[in-house]
Amino acid sequence: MKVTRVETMAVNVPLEVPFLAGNLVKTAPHAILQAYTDDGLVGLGYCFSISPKGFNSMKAALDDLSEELLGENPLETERIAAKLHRAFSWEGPFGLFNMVQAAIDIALWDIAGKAYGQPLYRLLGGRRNRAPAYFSGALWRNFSPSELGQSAESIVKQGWKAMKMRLGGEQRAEDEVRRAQAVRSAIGDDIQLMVDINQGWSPPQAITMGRRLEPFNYYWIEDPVPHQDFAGSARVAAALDTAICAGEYHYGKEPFLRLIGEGCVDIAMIDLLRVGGITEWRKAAAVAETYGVPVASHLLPEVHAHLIAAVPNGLTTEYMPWSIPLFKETPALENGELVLTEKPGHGLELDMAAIARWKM
Ligand code: SMN
Ligand code: MG
Repeated sequence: MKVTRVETMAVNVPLEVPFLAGNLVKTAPHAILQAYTDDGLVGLGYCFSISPKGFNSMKAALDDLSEELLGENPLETERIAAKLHRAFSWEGPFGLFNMVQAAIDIALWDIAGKAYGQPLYRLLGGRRNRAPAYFSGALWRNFSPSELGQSAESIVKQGWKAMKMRLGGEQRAEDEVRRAQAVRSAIGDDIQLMVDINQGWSPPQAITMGRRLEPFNYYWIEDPVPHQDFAGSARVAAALDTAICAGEYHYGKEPFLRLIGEGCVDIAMIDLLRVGGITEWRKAAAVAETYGVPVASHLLPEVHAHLIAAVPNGLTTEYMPWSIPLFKETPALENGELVLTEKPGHGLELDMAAIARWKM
Protein backbone atom coordinates (compact mmCIF):
# COMPACT_ATOMS: atom_id res chain seq x y z
CA MET A 1 0.00 0.00 0.00
CA LYS A 2 1.18 3.49 -0.87
CA VAL A 3 0.01 7.05 -0.25
CA THR A 4 -0.84 8.47 -3.68
CA ARG A 5 -2.38 11.85 -2.82
CA VAL A 6 -2.58 14.30 0.05
CA GLU A 7 -5.10 17.07 0.50
CA THR A 8 -5.07 19.79 3.16
CA MET A 9 -7.68 22.31 4.31
CA ALA A 10 -7.84 25.28 6.67
CA VAL A 11 -11.09 25.58 8.62
CA ASN A 12 -11.87 28.16 11.29
CA VAL A 13 -14.19 26.50 13.80
CA PRO A 14 -16.24 28.84 16.04
CA LEU A 15 -16.15 28.02 19.76
CA GLU A 16 -19.50 27.53 21.46
CA VAL A 17 -18.07 29.07 24.64
CA PRO A 18 -15.38 31.71 23.92
CA PHE A 19 -12.76 32.15 26.64
CA LEU A 20 -10.14 34.60 27.79
CA ALA A 21 -6.48 33.64 27.21
CA GLY A 22 -4.85 37.06 26.87
CA ASN A 23 -7.40 37.90 24.15
CA LEU A 24 -10.91 36.54 23.95
CA VAL A 25 -10.57 33.31 21.94
CA LYS A 26 -13.63 32.82 19.72
CA THR A 27 -12.43 30.37 17.07
CA ALA A 28 -10.01 27.49 16.67
CA PRO A 29 -8.41 27.42 13.21
CA HIS A 30 -7.80 23.80 12.17
CA ALA A 31 -5.31 22.48 9.61
CA ILE A 32 -6.76 19.24 8.25
CA LEU A 33 -5.03 16.51 6.26
CA GLN A 34 -6.57 13.73 4.20
CA ALA A 35 -4.12 11.15 2.88
CA TYR A 36 -5.34 8.80 0.12
CA THR A 37 -3.87 5.37 -0.66
CA ASP A 38 -3.74 3.24 -3.80
CA ASP A 39 -5.99 0.77 -1.91
CA GLY A 40 -8.76 3.36 -1.84
CA LEU A 41 -8.34 4.17 1.87
CA VAL A 42 -8.31 7.67 3.28
CA GLY A 43 -6.69 8.76 6.53
CA LEU A 44 -7.84 11.89 8.35
CA GLY A 45 -5.62 13.92 10.65
CA TYR A 46 -5.62 17.46 12.00
CA CYS A 47 -3.98 19.97 14.25
CA PHE A 48 -5.17 23.39 15.38
CA SER A 49 -4.29 26.65 17.02
CA ILE A 50 -6.19 29.16 19.10
CA SER A 51 -4.15 32.01 17.66
CA PRO A 52 -4.86 33.32 14.13
CA LYS A 53 -1.22 34.48 13.76
CA GLY A 54 0.69 31.23 14.23
CA PHE A 55 -1.92 29.31 12.29
CA ASN A 56 -0.75 30.45 8.84
CA SER A 57 2.64 28.90 9.53
CA MET A 58 1.01 25.73 10.85
CA LYS A 59 -1.02 25.27 7.66
CA ALA A 60 2.02 26.01 5.45
CA ALA A 61 4.09 23.47 7.41
CA LEU A 62 1.38 20.84 7.01
CA ASP A 63 1.28 21.45 3.24
CA ASP A 64 5.04 21.17 3.08
CA LEU A 65 5.54 18.12 5.33
CA SER A 66 2.56 16.07 4.19
CA GLU A 67 4.12 15.86 0.68
CA GLU A 68 6.71 13.59 2.30
CA LEU A 69 4.00 10.91 2.51
CA LEU A 70 3.72 10.49 -1.24
CA GLY A 71 4.89 7.03 -2.29
CA GLU A 72 5.26 5.85 1.33
CA ASN A 73 3.60 2.82 2.90
CA PRO A 74 1.30 4.47 5.50
CA LEU A 75 1.68 1.50 7.89
CA GLU A 76 5.37 2.35 8.36
CA THR A 77 4.70 4.99 11.00
CA GLU A 78 8.19 4.87 12.56
CA ARG A 79 10.00 5.14 9.23
CA ILE A 80 7.77 8.04 8.20
CA ALA A 81 8.33 9.77 11.56
CA ALA A 82 12.09 9.52 10.97
CA LYS A 83 11.69 10.86 7.42
CA LEU A 84 9.68 13.84 8.70
CA HIS A 85 12.32 14.56 11.34
CA ARG A 86 15.02 14.53 8.65
CA ALA A 87 12.98 16.82 6.40
CA PHE A 88 12.55 19.34 9.23
CA SER A 89 15.88 18.77 10.94
CA TRP A 90 16.62 22.51 10.98
CA GLU A 91 13.21 23.82 12.10
CA GLY A 92 12.35 20.87 14.33
CA PRO A 93 11.98 18.97 16.49
CA PHE A 94 9.28 20.30 18.81
CA GLY A 95 7.08 23.37 18.52
CA LEU A 96 5.07 23.70 15.34
CA PHE A 97 6.86 20.72 13.83
CA ASN A 98 5.46 18.33 16.46
CA MET A 99 1.90 19.57 15.92
CA VAL A 100 2.09 19.06 12.17
CA GLN A 101 3.79 15.71 12.62
CA ALA A 102 0.89 14.78 14.93
CA ALA A 103 -1.69 15.64 12.25
CA ILE A 104 0.17 13.39 9.80
CA ASP A 105 0.62 10.57 12.32
CA ILE A 106 -3.11 10.63 13.25
CA ALA A 107 -3.97 10.23 9.55
CA LEU A 108 -1.54 7.28 9.26
CA TRP A 109 -3.06 5.46 12.25
CA ASP A 110 -6.51 6.11 10.80
CA ILE A 111 -5.37 4.36 7.62
CA ALA A 112 -3.89 1.50 9.68
CA GLY A 113 -7.24 1.00 11.43
CA LYS A 114 -9.02 0.93 8.10
CA ALA A 115 -6.43 -1.44 6.58
CA TYR A 116 -6.91 -3.91 9.46
CA GLY A 117 -10.65 -3.26 9.78
CA GLN A 118 -10.32 -2.33 13.46
CA PRO A 119 -11.15 0.72 15.57
CA LEU A 120 -8.09 2.51 16.86
CA TYR A 121 -8.64 1.59 20.51
CA ARG A 122 -8.46 -2.12 19.64
CA LEU A 123 -5.55 -1.71 17.24
CA LEU A 124 -3.64 -0.07 20.10
CA GLY A 125 -4.38 -2.78 22.65
CA GLY A 126 -8.14 -2.76 23.18
CA ARG A 127 -7.98 -2.74 26.95
CA ARG A 128 -11.59 -1.50 27.04
CA ASN A 129 -14.07 0.15 24.66
CA ARG A 130 -14.94 3.09 26.89
CA ALA A 131 -12.91 5.98 28.20
CA PRO A 132 -13.72 7.92 31.37
CA ALA A 133 -14.05 11.64 30.57
CA TYR A 134 -14.61 15.03 32.14
CA PHE A 135 -16.09 18.19 30.67
CA SER A 136 -13.65 21.03 30.17
CA GLY A 137 -15.20 23.49 27.70
CA ALA A 138 -16.61 25.96 30.27
CA LEU A 139 -15.95 27.32 33.79
CA TRP A 140 -13.39 29.76 32.37
CA ARG A 141 -11.65 32.56 34.30
CA ASN A 142 -13.87 35.16 32.65
CA PHE A 143 -16.99 33.60 34.26
CA SER A 144 -18.37 35.34 37.37
CA PRO A 145 -18.96 33.14 40.46
CA SER A 146 -22.70 33.00 39.70
CA GLU A 147 -22.01 32.09 36.05
CA LEU A 148 -19.66 29.39 37.31
CA GLY A 149 -22.40 27.93 39.49
CA GLN A 150 -25.03 27.98 36.74
CA SER A 151 -22.69 26.55 34.15
CA ALA A 152 -21.48 23.78 36.49
CA GLU A 153 -25.08 22.81 37.20
CA SER A 154 -25.92 22.59 33.51
CA ILE A 155 -22.84 20.39 32.89
CA VAL A 156 -24.16 17.94 35.51
CA LYS A 157 -27.60 18.03 33.87
CA GLN A 158 -25.97 17.01 30.57
CA GLY A 159 -24.81 13.80 32.27
CA TRP A 160 -21.20 14.58 33.13
CA LYS A 161 -19.79 13.07 36.32
CA ALA A 162 -16.57 15.10 36.25
CA MET A 163 -15.56 18.59 35.15
CA LYS A 164 -12.68 21.04 35.24
CA MET A 165 -12.69 24.68 36.31
CA ARG A 166 -9.94 27.30 36.17
CA LEU A 167 -8.37 29.33 38.96
CA GLY A 168 -5.23 31.42 39.14
CA GLY A 169 -6.67 34.59 37.66
CA GLU A 170 -7.52 36.46 40.87
CA GLN A 171 -5.21 38.70 42.88
CA ARG A 172 -6.78 37.80 46.22
CA ALA A 173 -6.89 34.29 47.64
CA GLU A 174 -10.40 34.99 49.03
CA ASP A 175 -11.68 35.56 45.49
CA GLU A 176 -10.23 32.25 44.33
CA VAL A 177 -11.89 30.48 47.26
CA ARG A 178 -15.22 32.11 46.39
CA ARG A 179 -14.99 30.75 42.83
CA ALA A 180 -14.15 27.26 44.07
CA GLN A 181 -17.08 27.46 46.48
CA ALA A 182 -19.48 28.54 43.72
CA VAL A 183 -18.72 25.43 41.66
CA ARG A 184 -18.52 22.87 44.47
CA SER A 185 -21.77 24.00 46.06
CA ALA A 186 -23.52 23.87 42.66
CA ILE A 187 -22.43 20.28 41.87
CA GLY A 188 -22.38 18.65 45.31
CA ASP A 189 -19.81 16.20 46.65
CA ASP A 190 -20.31 13.32 44.23
CA ILE A 191 -19.06 15.03 41.06
CA GLN A 192 -15.33 14.87 40.37
CA LEU A 193 -13.84 18.36 40.09
CA MET A 194 -10.44 19.30 38.67
CA VAL A 195 -8.84 22.74 38.71
CA ASP A 196 -6.42 24.14 36.13
CA ILE A 197 -4.05 26.98 37.11
CA ASN A 198 -2.30 27.18 33.71
CA GLN A 199 1.09 27.96 35.32
CA GLY A 200 -0.33 30.93 37.21
CA TRP A 201 1.25 30.49 40.65
CA SER A 202 4.74 30.49 42.14
CA PRO A 203 5.63 27.35 44.13
CA PRO A 204 5.04 28.98 47.57
CA GLN A 205 1.76 30.46 46.34
CA ALA A 206 0.71 27.06 44.97
CA ILE A 207 1.42 25.40 48.32
CA THR A 208 -0.52 28.05 50.26
CA MET A 209 -3.43 28.01 47.80
CA GLY A 210 -3.45 24.22 47.52
CA ARG A 211 -3.94 23.99 51.30
CA ARG A 212 -6.68 26.61 51.29
CA LEU A 213 -8.52 24.75 48.54
CA GLU A 214 -8.45 21.37 50.33
CA PRO A 215 -12.08 21.67 51.56
CA PHE A 216 -13.25 21.60 47.92
CA ASN A 217 -11.78 18.15 47.37
CA TYR A 218 -10.19 18.69 43.95
CA TYR A 219 -9.35 15.49 42.09
CA TRP A 220 -6.23 17.21 40.80
CA ILE A 221 -4.56 20.61 40.62
CA GLU A 222 -3.24 21.13 37.08
CA ASP A 223 -0.14 23.10 36.09
CA PRO A 224 0.07 25.10 39.33
CA VAL A 225 3.54 26.48 38.38
CA PRO A 226 5.44 27.27 35.15
CA HIS A 227 6.04 24.03 33.24
CA GLN A 228 9.84 24.43 33.04
CA ASP A 229 10.09 24.66 36.83
CA PHE A 230 10.60 20.96 37.51
CA ALA A 231 12.04 21.58 41.00
CA GLY A 232 9.19 23.95 41.92
CA SER A 233 6.56 21.48 40.76
CA ALA A 234 8.24 18.73 42.80
CA ARG A 235 8.12 20.95 45.91
CA VAL A 236 4.41 21.59 45.36
CA ALA A 237 3.66 17.91 44.76
CA ALA A 238 5.56 16.91 47.92
CA ALA A 239 3.82 19.53 50.07
CA LEU A 240 0.21 18.89 49.01
CA ASP A 241 -2.07 15.89 49.51
CA THR A 242 -4.07 16.81 46.38
CA ALA A 243 -2.73 15.18 43.20
CA ILE A 244 -0.69 17.37 40.86
CA CYS A 245 -1.30 16.95 37.13
CA ALA A 246 0.96 18.47 34.45
CA GLY A 247 2.52 17.75 31.06
CA GLU A 248 0.34 19.49 28.45
CA TYR A 249 2.96 22.19 27.77
CA HIS A 250 5.76 19.74 27.03
CA TYR A 251 6.90 18.53 23.60
CA GLY A 252 7.87 14.93 22.89
CA LYS A 253 8.12 12.03 25.31
CA GLU A 254 11.42 12.94 26.99
CA PRO A 255 10.11 15.57 29.47
CA PHE A 256 7.78 12.94 30.95
CA LEU A 257 10.77 11.03 32.25
CA ARG A 258 11.81 14.12 34.22
CA LEU A 259 8.30 15.12 35.29
CA ILE A 260 7.69 11.68 36.73
CA GLY A 261 11.21 10.68 37.77
CA GLU A 262 11.74 13.92 39.69
CA GLY A 263 8.38 13.70 41.48
CA CYS A 264 6.78 16.74 39.75
CA VAL A 265 3.45 15.04 39.00
CA ASP A 266 1.07 12.44 40.35
CA ILE A 267 -0.81 12.33 37.04
CA ALA A 268 0.80 12.97 33.63
CA MET A 269 -1.21 14.94 31.07
CA ILE A 270 -0.22 14.25 27.46
CA ASP A 271 -1.16 16.58 24.62
CA LEU A 272 -1.48 14.59 21.39
CA LEU A 273 -0.31 17.53 19.24
CA ARG A 274 2.62 18.70 21.34
CA VAL A 275 3.86 15.17 21.97
CA GLY A 276 3.98 14.60 18.19
CA GLY A 277 1.10 12.20 17.43
CA ILE A 278 -0.17 8.78 18.44
CA THR A 279 3.20 7.07 17.85
CA GLU A 280 4.90 9.32 20.40
CA TRP A 281 1.87 9.55 22.74
CA ARG A 282 2.02 5.80 23.40
CA LYS A 283 5.70 6.07 24.29
CA ALA A 284 5.07 8.94 26.71
CA ALA A 285 2.24 6.90 28.27
CA ALA A 286 4.62 3.93 28.55
CA VAL A 287 7.15 6.07 30.41
CA ALA A 288 4.40 6.91 32.91
CA GLU A 289 3.27 3.28 33.09
CA THR A 290 6.73 2.11 34.17
CA TYR A 291 6.47 4.42 37.19
CA GLY A 292 2.87 3.45 37.97
CA VAL A 293 1.67 6.93 37.02
CA PRO A 294 -1.73 7.35 35.34
CA VAL A 295 -2.13 9.48 32.20
CA ALA A 296 -4.83 11.99 31.27
CA SER A 297 -5.31 13.51 27.83
CA HIS A 298 -5.27 17.14 26.68
CA LEU A 299 -7.75 18.36 24.01
CA LEU A 300 -8.78 16.27 20.90
CA PRO A 301 -11.13 14.01 22.94
CA GLU A 302 -12.48 12.37 19.78
CA VAL A 303 -9.05 10.81 19.12
CA HIS A 304 -7.72 10.73 22.69
CA ALA A 305 -10.64 8.59 23.92
CA HIS A 306 -9.19 5.68 21.89
CA LEU A 307 -5.77 6.17 23.49
CA ILE A 308 -7.04 6.50 27.06
CA ALA A 309 -9.14 3.36 26.56
CA ALA A 310 -6.25 1.42 25.02
CA VAL A 311 -3.34 1.97 27.41
CA PRO A 312 -3.21 0.22 30.80
CA ASN A 313 -2.68 3.49 32.71
CA GLY A 314 -5.28 5.61 30.86
CA LEU A 315 -7.10 7.60 33.56
CA THR A 316 -9.45 10.11 31.94
CA THR A 317 -10.13 12.09 28.76
CA GLU A 318 -10.42 15.86 28.71
CA TYR A 319 -13.61 16.64 26.79
CA MET A 320 -12.88 19.94 25.07
CA PRO A 321 -15.47 20.22 22.29
CA TRP A 322 -13.50 22.47 19.91
CA SER A 323 -13.20 20.03 16.99
CA ILE A 324 -16.49 18.17 17.53
CA PRO A 325 -18.56 20.24 15.02
CA LEU A 326 -16.21 19.20 12.19
CA PHE A 327 -17.27 15.57 12.31
CA LYS A 328 -20.38 13.61 11.39
CA GLU A 329 -20.16 11.51 14.54
CA THR A 330 -18.04 11.56 17.68
CA PRO A 331 -17.95 9.35 20.82
CA ALA A 332 -21.15 9.68 22.88
CA LEU A 333 -21.27 10.15 26.64
CA GLU A 334 -22.77 7.29 28.63
CA ASN A 335 -22.50 7.10 32.40
CA GLY A 336 -19.60 9.55 32.50
CA GLU A 337 -17.66 7.64 29.85
CA LEU A 338 -17.09 8.10 26.13
CA VAL A 339 -18.25 5.08 24.16
CA LEU A 340 -15.88 4.21 21.35
CA THR A 341 -16.89 3.48 17.82
CA GLU A 342 -16.55 0.04 16.20
CA LYS A 343 -15.83 1.75 12.87
CA PRO A 344 -12.25 1.22 11.65
CA GLY A 345 -9.61 3.82 12.47
CA HIS A 346 -10.59 6.71 14.71
CA GLY A 347 -14.04 6.62 13.12
CA LEU A 348 -14.13 10.36 12.40
CA GLU A 349 -15.50 11.59 9.12
CA LEU A 350 -15.63 15.22 8.05
CA ASP A 351 -19.02 16.91 7.90
CA MET A 352 -18.59 18.62 4.53
CA ALA A 353 -21.35 21.17 5.25
CA ALA A 354 -19.42 22.33 8.33
CA ILE A 355 -16.19 22.44 6.31
CA ALA A 356 -17.85 24.55 3.60
CA ARG A 357 -19.25 26.94 6.21
CA TRP A 358 -15.95 27.60 8.00
CA LYS A 359 -13.34 27.10 5.26
CA MET A 360 -10.63 29.80 5.34
C1 SMN B 1 -6.26 24.85 28.15
C2 SMN B 1 -5.36 24.70 27.13
C3 SMN B 1 -5.49 25.44 25.97
C4 SMN B 1 -6.50 26.35 25.87
C5 SMN B 1 -7.41 26.48 26.89
C6 SMN B 1 -7.29 25.74 28.03
C7 SMN B 1 -6.12 24.12 29.44
C8 SMN B 1 -6.70 22.75 29.47
O1 SMN B 1 -4.82 24.10 29.87
O2 SMN B 1 -6.11 21.91 30.12
O3 SMN B 1 -7.74 22.56 28.89
MG1 MG C 1 -4.57 22.56 31.27
